[in-house]
Amino acid sequence: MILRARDRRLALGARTRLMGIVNVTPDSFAEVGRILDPEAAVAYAVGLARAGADIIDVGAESTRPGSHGISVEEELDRLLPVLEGLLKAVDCLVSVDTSKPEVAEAALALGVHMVNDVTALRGGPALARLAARHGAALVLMHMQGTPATMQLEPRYEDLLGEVSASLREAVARAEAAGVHPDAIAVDPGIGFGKTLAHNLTLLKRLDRLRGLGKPLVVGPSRKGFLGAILDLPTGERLEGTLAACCIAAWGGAEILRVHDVEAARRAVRIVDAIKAAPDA
Ligand code: HH2
Repeated sequence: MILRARDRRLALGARTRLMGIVNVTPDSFAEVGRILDPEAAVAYAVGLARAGADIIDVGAESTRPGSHGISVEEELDRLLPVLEGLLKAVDCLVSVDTSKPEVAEAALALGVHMVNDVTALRGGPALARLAARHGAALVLMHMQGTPATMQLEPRYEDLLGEVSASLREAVARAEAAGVHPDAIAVDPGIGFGKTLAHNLTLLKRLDRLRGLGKPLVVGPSRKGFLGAILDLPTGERLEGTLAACCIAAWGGAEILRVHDVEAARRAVRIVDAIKAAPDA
């Protein structure tokens, strides 16, 4: 499997790929990777690339539970200087974490390789048309509700069936808008309208999303479900994150979205080695 992103092709499978998180926000849920100053954010992202990130995902709007979003202008003010600096400074793929077509358009004009949409095109086909026009990759993530309300009472009759059907529909919409089938990845959206039991089931049964035929992105990094189990704050969820990453990689995730790239790289190298080892 490959992921097409403009003129780049990311080979998937043999090596679990890592998407390093940079949040140019004052209010993202985790302190790690949260940097408002553009120069400091670029320097931090360069460090993630050196540590082995295959993709750097830059976001300027927190989607933590209870958040209400920011304006297009504010998102652009935060993002553009960082993207501009980053595209010159690193060789890995650069992704923009946004659901706003205006923001994606400006980021794509600068040359970003990928758009990471946590609403899976809920806002209509504009974002997909932009990705298609630039040949960029598109990540479609499942979310029940909106960040403002999603954790109030998440409910599913059939969690795996509903997440899978919703992603399948989003993929069809992206392809209808012209996005190349090899440029689309899907993500079950850990923590986005999910209870602890939902998150654990998704991680345990990732195989149920394989039928979508698209690369799987999974983002468990430092999230609340780890805190619920460990009773520890975001700053102390590294080991929990690595355990969840290893389970996800073992279960078939091709790309892991993480704050801690160096530690995740070491952990998933072991998973990749076990997967590749012939029976002795
Ligand atoms: N999680 C977050 C943001 N974007 N994108 C994908 N594809 N998958 C995820 O699981 C995902 C995502 C939330 O994490 P973070 O960016 O660290 O926090 P915040 O939204 O508070 O900035």
